[in-house]
Amino acid sequence: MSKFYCGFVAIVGQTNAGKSTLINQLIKEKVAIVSPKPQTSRNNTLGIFNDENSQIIFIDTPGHHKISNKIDEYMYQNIGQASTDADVLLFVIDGKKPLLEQYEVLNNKYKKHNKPKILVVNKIDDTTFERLYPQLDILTKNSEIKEILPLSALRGTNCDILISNIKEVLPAYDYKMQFYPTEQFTDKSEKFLCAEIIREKALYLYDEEIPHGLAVVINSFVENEKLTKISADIICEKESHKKILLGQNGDKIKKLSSTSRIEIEKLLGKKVYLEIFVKVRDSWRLNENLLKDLGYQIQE
Ligand SMILES: Nc1nc2c(ncn2[C@@H]2O[C@H](COP(=O)(O)OP(=O)(O)OP(=O)(O)O)[C@@H](O)[C@H]2O)c(=O)[nH]1
Ligand SMILES: [Mg+2]
Repeated sequence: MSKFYCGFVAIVGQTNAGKSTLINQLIKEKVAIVSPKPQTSRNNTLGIFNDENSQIIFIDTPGHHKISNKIDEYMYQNIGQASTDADVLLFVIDGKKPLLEQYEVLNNKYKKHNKPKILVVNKIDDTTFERLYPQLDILTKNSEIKEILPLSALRGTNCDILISNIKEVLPAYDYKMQFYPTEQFTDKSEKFLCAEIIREKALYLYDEEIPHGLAVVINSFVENEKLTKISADIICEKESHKKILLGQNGDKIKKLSSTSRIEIEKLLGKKVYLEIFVKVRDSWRLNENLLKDLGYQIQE
């Protein structure tokens, strides 16, 4: 038998670089939510890719950003865990921003990890060759990285080359080695994905700092043959935020509920009845106990 490639690839980079878009594109399933706002992803999420000679387990991680509260600490713990566990580090940088600076931040951070590193320059669909080429030239001359791949996570451009490049550095076996069954594409439950969909829609629907202070908890998830009934709480940090979340005559929360329901129905493949309640937990992002209740447990 020819070789079989199997291992873990941590996708790391600045917030908003397109890591979650990339994992969704690579495994052709939506496992991670995406938004134009920074700090969208909070947890590590697995996206499991399978083909005839590999199982590649991608770990989407929260983006690098400034630490200002307990949830940021939680997010950094997730990044640390993923980069330690992984066989390969996949650096994702934004092709619309200066490349070398972004690479240097990541290179300094992950210097201690003596494992293969691949660098992806994302969003090439939204820049020009004239802008990108001189930057790529500087990057190639100044980086220690062997593999630099310009790519568009949104369009899927060069994603097949990325898979081939990863296989070249993954552990290789003489037999079929899998950590997960072929039909499994993520480690997250449907319930978790539903909560994330609601958080994603809120990131689009609300402005300013409100979306970053939100958490979503699914209180009940009851499935029968034709319908799934879901009851969720959306947790915010202040009474004034609750008013904004509800909107006039509850119009905003209705909109949140209907846009979330449409996507959840796609995920579950059946009709959904969704109710969302708004609750206030004062400054929950600063409180470790509340964080734990909301599913963000900081390890000792
Ligand atoms: N034009 C273009 N936009 C992209 C591409 N990849 C991602 N984006 C956009 O960039 C924004 C951020 O994408 P995400 O996938 O959420 O970025 P992230 O790195 O996961 O961000 P965090 O979770 O905050 O760390 C979204 O608006 C995406 O649509 C791409 O290849 N081309
Ligand atoms: Mg993300």
